[in-house]
Amino acid sequence: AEAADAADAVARGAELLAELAATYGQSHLLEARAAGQEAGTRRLMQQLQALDRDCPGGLLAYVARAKSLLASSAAGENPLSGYTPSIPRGHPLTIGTPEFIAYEAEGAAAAARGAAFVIVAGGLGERLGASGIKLGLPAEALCGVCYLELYIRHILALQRLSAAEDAEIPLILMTSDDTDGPTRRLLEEHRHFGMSAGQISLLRQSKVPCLQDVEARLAIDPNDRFQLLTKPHGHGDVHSLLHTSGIAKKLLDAGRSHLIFLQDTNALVFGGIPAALGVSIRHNLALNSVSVPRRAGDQSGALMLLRSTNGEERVVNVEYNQLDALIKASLDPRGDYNDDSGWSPFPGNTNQLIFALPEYVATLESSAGAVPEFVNPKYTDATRTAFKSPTRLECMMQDLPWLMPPSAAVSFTTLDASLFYCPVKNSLADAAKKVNAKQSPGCASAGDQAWFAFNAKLLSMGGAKLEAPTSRTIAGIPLHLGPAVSLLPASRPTTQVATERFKGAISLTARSALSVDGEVWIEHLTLDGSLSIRAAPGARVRVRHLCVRNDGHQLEELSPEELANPLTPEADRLRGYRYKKLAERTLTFDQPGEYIIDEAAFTVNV
Ligand code: UGB
Repeated sequence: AEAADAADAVARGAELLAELAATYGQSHLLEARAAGQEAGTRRLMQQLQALDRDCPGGLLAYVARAKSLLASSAAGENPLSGYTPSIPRGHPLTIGTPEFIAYEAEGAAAAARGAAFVIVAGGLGERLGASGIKLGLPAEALCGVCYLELYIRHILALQRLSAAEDAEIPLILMTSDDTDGPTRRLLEEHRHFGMSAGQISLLRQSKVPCLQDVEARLAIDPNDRFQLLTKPHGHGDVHSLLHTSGIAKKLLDAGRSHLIFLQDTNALVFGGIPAALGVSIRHNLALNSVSVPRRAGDQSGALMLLRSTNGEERVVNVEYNQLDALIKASLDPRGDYNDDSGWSPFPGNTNQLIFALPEYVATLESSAGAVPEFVNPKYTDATRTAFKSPTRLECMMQDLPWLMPPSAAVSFTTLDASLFYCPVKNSLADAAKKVNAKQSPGCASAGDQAWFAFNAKLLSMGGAKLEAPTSRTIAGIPLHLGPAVSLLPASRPTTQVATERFKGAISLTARSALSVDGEVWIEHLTLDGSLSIRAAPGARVRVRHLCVRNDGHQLEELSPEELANPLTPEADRLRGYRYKKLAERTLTFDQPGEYIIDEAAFTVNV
C-alpha cells in the first residue's frame, strides 16, 4: 500500500509540475528533471504533492496568491490604504480592584467548565538564540520550571477549582517541523507534566515554498536540486489546522465555550487570563484580545478601529511595520507617536486571544481558517525588483477578525504591561540595543524579574512588607532586584486566592528568595534568605509562625568570558547571571494531610 501511495504521490506531483510550468510561470522547475536522475525527480514530485496537500487551498492557489501579493508589494501598495484608523474602546482592568476580582471570579469558574487552551509553539526563536525549543526553557531561574510545565500547571490549577472530578481542560499545542519532536519528547519525559495524555493534542504546521523573485518563481533548495526551498508560514496556520483536524468543532460539540490562544514564552499570562475570560463572558465577546499599553516604536502590533471607505468598521491588529505609514496618511503627521501619557494611544497586541467557540467555529466554517496572507521581501534596492534572499507568504493568528463578520463583537482587555506581559524573545545583546532605543528588552533576565515582581505584588496585595528593590544593570539590561518570589500555580490559581492565602504578617528582605508550591497559607513569616515550601496534591500547609535567616541565593553576574563560553549553561547565558544557592530552608510535605508550621512550637501533622 505504501508503494502504491508513493506512486500516486509521484503521479500527482508530475501533474502539478506540468501545470505549474504551463500556466504559473514555473518552467524553471522542469530543469530539475534531468535524465538519469529518476530518484531525485521522484523526490521532487513527492514534495510537490505534499506541498499541494498542506498549503491552504493547494499549491497552485498558493502560487497565484504569491503572484498577486508580490505584484502589489513591488508596486509599493499599502494593503491598508483606504482605511481610516481611530482608537478603539476596550476594557481596562487594574489588578486588585473589585472589578478585577469580580471578572476573575467569573472567568476562573468558567475556565474549568468551558475553556480550552492553544499554545502556538512552532517558532524556533532565532532572535532569542536558544538551542532548543522555547517551551523547554526555564521560565524563571530559581526553580527552573520550564514554560510548558508552567502553562500546564496553571491549567491544572484552574481545573482543580472545578467541583467536577472529571473536568479536564483541553490543551492543543501547535508545533512545526522544527519543534514537533522535541516538544513530544519533553511531554513524554515528564509524563505530560501531570495532564492525562488524552488531554493534549498536537497539531504540526508545515512549511511553505519560497519565492525567488517578483514573478513568484519557486526557489530550489541551494543544497538539494531536487527539493524546493521552504520556510515557516507563520502562526496564522493554527486556525486552518484547528479546522482541518476537526478539533475546534469537536471542542464546541463537547460543550466548550472559549478557546484561548497563548504564545510560548510569557510566564505572566495566567495572572490575567481568568479576569480577561470573565470580561469575554460578561460582554459576550466573540474575540477578546489581551492587550497592554505600547510605546511608539515598539515592535508590537497595535489594536485599531479601522473604518473602510464603505463605512464598515473592525477592531483589528495593525503590525508595527505598517503602523507609522497608516497613522501618517490618515490621522497624525507624527506617525507612530506617544501621547502626553508617554504611551501610544493605540493599545498593544500581545497575541493572547480569547475566542468564543461558537463564533470561532462559524468563522472557520465560512473561511476554512485561511487568514489573509502577506509577503515581506527584503529588496536589494529601491527598484523593488530583486530579493536579498527568497521570501514566502506568511500569516498571523491575530488576523482572524478579518474573516469574521464586521458585526462580530471584537474587543480587548487592557492590563498593566509590567505585571502581565513580558515575553522572552530576544538575546541579551539585542535586548540591550532595544533598551538603548527605549523599547522593551523582552529577554530572559527581564522575564525572570517580571515573574518575581508579579509574585511579590501578590504578596504585597495581601499586606506583606517587602524591602524595596535595588537597581542594577546586567549585560546592558536595567533590572530591579527585589525579593525573588516564585508562587507556583497550585499555590495561586487566581490572584484572589493568592491574597487570601498569603495575607498574614509577611516580611521579606530584598535579597530573599521565596518559592511556594501547593496549597499553602502563610500567617506569619519573616524571611531574610531562601525558603522553599512544597505541598504535594492533598497536602494543606498552614504557616502559623516562621522566621528564616540564612545565606540564601546570591545573584552572580557572568563575566564576559563566562558569557562567551559555550560551556556556561545556556539558561544562564541568556540571562547574564546565575542564582548561586548558598543555603535554603526547604519544607516539603509529600503526603496528603493537614500540616501546621509553628516554629515557636514544632511542625505537626494534625
Ligand atoms: N509561532 C508559530 O507557532 N509558528 C510560526 O510559524 C511562527 C511563530 P513571535 P511575532 O507580542 O510582542 C507577534 O515570532 O509574530 C509562534 C505579533 O505579530 O514571537 O513576531 C511562536 O512560537 C506582534 O503584533 O511573535 O510578533 C510564538 O509562540 C507583537 O505584538 C508565537 O508564535 C508581538 O507578537 C509568537 O511568535 C508581541
